Amino acid sequence: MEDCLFCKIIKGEIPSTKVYEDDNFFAFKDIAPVAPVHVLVIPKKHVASIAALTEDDADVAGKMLFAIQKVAQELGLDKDGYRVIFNTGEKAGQTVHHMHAHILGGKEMAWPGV
Ligand code: DGP
Repeated sequence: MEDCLFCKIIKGEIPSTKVYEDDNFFAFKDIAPVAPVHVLVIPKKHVASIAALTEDDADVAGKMLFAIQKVAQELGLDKDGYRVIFNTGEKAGQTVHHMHAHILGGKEMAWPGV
């Protein structure tokens, strides 16, 4: 997608601090962290959000959880735990319309936090 911010980050047209990349996914530090560790995991395939997923995206959707698991492990978060958030749609606060998982960690977190 030509004018998608996260597609541009994947292509390196906009700089980011990369923490992980494989054939299907890219992970980088959030520009406005809300926790000591705040990383975004995005599929290289442009999908606007969970709400926009179709059956054609089944493979990428399934693999995304494993990419999140791997990134969290590599960041050393699996011992103490971490939170994964997919803001989906306007009222949920989604501002970038390329599906992304926020991985938050490195602090004690309250629940519910809405
Ligand atoms: P959301 O509100 O769920 O759509 O999250 C979008 C996140 O993307 C938000 O936490 C800030 C982050 N973000 C926006 N623009 C950039 C950017 O140019 N670089 C990086 N690293 N993060 C960005």
